[in-house]
Amino acid sequence: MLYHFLYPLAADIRLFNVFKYLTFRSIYAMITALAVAFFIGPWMIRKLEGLQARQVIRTDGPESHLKKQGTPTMGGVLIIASILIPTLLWSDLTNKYVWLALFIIVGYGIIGFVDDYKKVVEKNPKGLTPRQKMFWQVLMAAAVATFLYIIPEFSEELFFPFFKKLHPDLGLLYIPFVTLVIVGASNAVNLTDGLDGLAIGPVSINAATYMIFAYIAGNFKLATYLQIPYVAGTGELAILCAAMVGAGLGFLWYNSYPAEVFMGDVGSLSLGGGLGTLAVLTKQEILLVIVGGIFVVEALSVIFQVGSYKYRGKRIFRMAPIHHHFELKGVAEPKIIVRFWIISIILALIAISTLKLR
Ligand code: 57M
Repeated sequence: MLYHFLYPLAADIRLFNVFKYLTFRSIYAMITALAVAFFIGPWMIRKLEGLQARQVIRTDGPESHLKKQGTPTMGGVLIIASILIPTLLWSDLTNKYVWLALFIIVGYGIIGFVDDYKKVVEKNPKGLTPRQKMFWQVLMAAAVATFLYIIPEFSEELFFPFFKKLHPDLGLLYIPFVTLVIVGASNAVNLTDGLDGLAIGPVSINAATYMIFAYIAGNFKLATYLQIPYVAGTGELAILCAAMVGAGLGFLWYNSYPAEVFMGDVGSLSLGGGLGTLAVLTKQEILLVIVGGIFVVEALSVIFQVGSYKYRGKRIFRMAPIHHHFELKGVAEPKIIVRFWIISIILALIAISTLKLR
């Protein structure tokens, strides 16, 4: 919004020229997100406690979690507000890619909010059924995928790291592919959110990485030099990514061990869907497997555990997702969390390095 009101003033007052620059607006989107999280955070936590939005801890989980009973949850409302306000304030609101990403972030947040509300406020342990959640996730993701397929300026080609000449055009298959990326990322982050700060740390690292990818993909000279797909207009997504980093760090202030608040499905489904959408819009879906490697490993650990139990009658891990396996092996929760963050940072550096290795 500020871009629309203040940049035109640059004609008379040179100072306002600064509102043209993505770097300036990204930095202040991040700062605004942090400020929103710090100012609204305490009030939001008290509100969630008042709403009795308190986590019910399953008895079949690790014993160490029982002491977490009653922790306020649905803190994802704070994260989404901390992303939305700076993005609406600092980005170019005529940019369709920003609205596509916000559509998924808010839409998936609503799915998670309804699920959380049924579970923690209405005390209905089932919440939304997995089928209901999946229906709405697929519907919203398919809507974004179809829109991208229809607009002529957005290609349906799939790009791979390292292989600059390999970019097959998926055609109509692009729609199920994009749907899979967005829904898969959403559910992988959801599974990962099982220890204090375990999801929000890697989400913030992923958002910072996609901030770089968005900036480069939207810059013709840089994209051409690095031989990555140029997608006119995706530069504005760097502002949304910056807001996501600020919102993530702001939430981590309260979610770090021992957590004062959990994000709930409202946060995990929303952030995962947002990361999947950013990967699609910057045409770096395959790199999401590397940058989001923590989420991939968490989801695969569940798939392999359930598959092994079903077909072999025995487990691979002491408990899935894999963070519970380390807990049951006696690794302290904070150590698991920080080590997952360190691995996430290493994966992000590897992903960024692939931009040069082509
Ligand atoms: C999402 N939710 C956390 C919190 C958070 C198929 C199966 C793998 C599904 C999976 C499952 O239920 N996943 C749901 C994970 C839950 O966190 C809440 O959910 C939100 C995220 N969606 O924001 O509101 C618990 O995680 C802990 N937590 C923290 N700190 C945080 O900052 O400590 C969360 C955030 C919270 C709290 O204890 O209650 C969760 O773990 O449910 N199921 C599981 O993950 C279960 N695994 C399992 O059953 N494994 C089986 C099979 C099915 C693979 C096996 O290994 O044989 C584990 N989770 C629980 N109990 N709660 C183990 C049993």
